[in-house]
Amino acid sequence: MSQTRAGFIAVVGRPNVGKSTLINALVGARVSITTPKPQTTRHRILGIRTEEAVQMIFVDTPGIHVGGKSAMNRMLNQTATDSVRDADCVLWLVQSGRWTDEDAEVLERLRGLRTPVGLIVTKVDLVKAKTELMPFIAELSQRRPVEFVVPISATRGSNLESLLEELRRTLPESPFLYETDRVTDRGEHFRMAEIIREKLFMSLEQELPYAITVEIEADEPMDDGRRHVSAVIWVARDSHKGIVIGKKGARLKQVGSEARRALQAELGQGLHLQLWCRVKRGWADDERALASLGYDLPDAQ
Ligand SMILES: Nc1nc2c(ncn2[C@@H]2O[C@H](COP(=O)(O)OP(=O)(O)OP(=O)(O)O)[C@@H](O)[C@H]2O)c(=O)[nH]1
Ligand SMILES: [Mg+2]
Repeated sequence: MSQTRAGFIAVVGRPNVGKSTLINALVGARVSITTPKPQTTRHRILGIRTEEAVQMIFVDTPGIHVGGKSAMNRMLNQTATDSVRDADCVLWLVQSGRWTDEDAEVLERLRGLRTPVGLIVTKVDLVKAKTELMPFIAELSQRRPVEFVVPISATRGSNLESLLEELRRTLPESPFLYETDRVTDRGEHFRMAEIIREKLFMSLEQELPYAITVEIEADEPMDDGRRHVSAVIWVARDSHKGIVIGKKGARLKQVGSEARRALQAELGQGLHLQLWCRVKRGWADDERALASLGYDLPDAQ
């Protein structure tokens, strides 16, 4: 039997550049939530693609960002940096035609890294004049030597095969590291909580989403074959609770029904979903509270 290849591919880039969308497209399943808002992903999440002879383990990471001094913000940047250190290959994502201070911060964190880095230029579908892409790519390749460059559109699925071809070449010979039918390392309750957070994130304005997290509190079979799921939305302040609940409970109701539909589609099972909003003061800046809510805290800051 010929030798198989397998390895970890860290996907890094500033918030909103398209990391999670790309991983979902490559894995062929929604392993990580995506929204139009920056700082959607908050955990290291694995998305696994197993082919006949290659297993690609994509590591989704929180977007590396500038500013924000809370424990939560430090944790997000540290999680992304740790994932790079442990990877066999790094995909460095930059959005077509857009270079920001946060991209410079990402580049800074890749400095001195010996792991092969591939530059992925995302969202090419948004660029009208494709001729502008070449000089942009040339400029980026000068900022850092890279193993390969692939411009893609994850939402349209363009050029993903070229990227996969590069990865097949780059990953080391190794036995498979996960069972062939696994698509993620995360359990069902984590994925359910994330889907609820995605719907909340979409519904809330501006700053508020960052001070919110979701926890599945109960999950029981019902007599009619459905599941009864109860989830807590944790907020950091009393004033946030009113916003999440909305006028006469309108927002919670709307988020609840959107989340229920998405969860039913994901689980292939009927669901009775109950959402609660509770206050845990200052949780986003309290490392112990973060840990108790399932955030992986880095050892060193
Ligand atoms: N037009 C277009 N939009 C895209 C593409 N890829 C991602 N997006 C959109 O960009 C937004 C952010 O995508 P995400 O995948 O959540 O970005 P991310 O890098 O994971 O963001 P964080 O988790 O916040 O760091 C979403 O609205 C996506 O639909 C693409 O190829 N083309
Ligand atoms: Mg993400």
